[in-house]
Amino acid sequence: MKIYDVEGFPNPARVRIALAEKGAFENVSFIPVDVMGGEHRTEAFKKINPDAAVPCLELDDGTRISQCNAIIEYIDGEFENGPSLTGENHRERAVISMMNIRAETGLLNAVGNYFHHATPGLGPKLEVYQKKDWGLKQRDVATNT
Ligand SMILES: N[C@@H](CCC(=O)N[C@@H](CS)C(=O)NCC(=O)O)C(=O)O
Repeated sequence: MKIYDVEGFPNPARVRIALAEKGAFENVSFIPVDVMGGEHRTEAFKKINPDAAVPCLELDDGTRISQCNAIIEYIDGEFENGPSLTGENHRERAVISMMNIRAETGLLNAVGNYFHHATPGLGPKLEVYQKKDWGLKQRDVATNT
């Protein structure tokens, strides 16, 4: 299987951590995507992942799975070693699902939106629709103020 990603970016890191937990790093080849250069927005890449984002998992049968939670669910089911990442029963799965959404909306996406919208670091080259007020509000969400 292949993973289209960028080493060091936060969402790809979530999948790399999952692979490490399952001891499955060697089972995957990584295809680097030039996100800072806009490769993820090309028509060629959008045929791979219509979300125009990384990471994206591609299985040997051609199935493509984007969105970290979905990719990690696949990895968890595919590799038996290591801890369960998605829960052993419906109670654990429900708690993990809730915590994933909390971590995404309240932290990861909020921090990302702050940097994308309210700083020159990632925008305006990467974030082509910068909204500074929105970015500052997202900083408040992340810092819980
Ligand atoms: N919800 C997606 C988020 C993916 C995402 O936003 N990835 C970032 C890299 S960390 C990206 O590709 N950004 C492209 C952009 O901002 O245009 C997931 O869980 O995979």
